[in-house]
Amino acid sequence: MKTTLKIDGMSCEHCVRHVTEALTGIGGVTSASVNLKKKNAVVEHGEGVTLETMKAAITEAGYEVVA
Ligand SMILES: [Cu+2]
Repeated sequence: MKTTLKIDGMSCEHCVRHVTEALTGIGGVTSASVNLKKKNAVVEHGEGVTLETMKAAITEAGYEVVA
């Protein structure tokens, strides 16, 4: 499955890495492509990974999912 998340609060490559690590740290996520300019993340994941789980991981990392 592929989910695109809009993320607020990223300002540099460090943030991109932080968000990428938060997402790929979730069991069932196979890849996360985070784009600083577009302020989004395209996440490839299994069916067991919910939107809530991904939102929680990003929030915990210090960023905000806006859509
Ligand atoms: Cu940063």
